Amino acid sequence: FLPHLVAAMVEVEETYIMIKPDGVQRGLVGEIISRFEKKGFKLTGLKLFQCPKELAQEHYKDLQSKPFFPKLIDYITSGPVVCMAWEGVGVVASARKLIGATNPLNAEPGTIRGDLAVQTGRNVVHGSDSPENGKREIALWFKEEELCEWAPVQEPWLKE
Ligand code: IDP
Ligand code: MG
Repeated sequence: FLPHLVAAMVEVEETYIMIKPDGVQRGLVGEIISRFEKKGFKLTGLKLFQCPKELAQEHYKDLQSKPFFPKLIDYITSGPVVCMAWEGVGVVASARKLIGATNPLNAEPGTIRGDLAVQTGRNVVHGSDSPENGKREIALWFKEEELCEWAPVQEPWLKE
């Protein structure tokens, strides 16, 4: 491998984005997917899924000591979620910016939570907080065969 190719490869990240049950119930699936699509990231996995309690607990295991943990698990398992894997240079931090602050009242207008939600406990979408967690969460929510490696035709128009 040439060094510049290696450098370009390591910048590509993956993030796990999930539309929570309130986003699905409120008919926001298209709107939310659209924001990541229009930005120019690459979708590599997508499914509607009724999450079992054990998976929700594993996904949010870092928060298990929090007082709101039981309600969080009830919320995430209260109906189907939309699971997505997105790929791109800097996708983890950029997706967090598109999503906005955890408390939708503090989220900037123009962000998903800033535009579409009012409460932390109903904040419509999840996004991984680090490249490591992106990998961990995608492996947790998707089987290998559910993920697609593909080359979008728009790529030369997004990257010089
Ligand atoms: P994040 O989703 O912005 O990364 P985290 O702190 O990782 O925020 O919390 C995960 C999720 O737990 C939040 O998106 C929200 O649904 C829920 N949550 C966090 N803090 C509270 C709270 O104080 N009350 C109720 N739910 C909370
Ligand atoms: Mg988080």
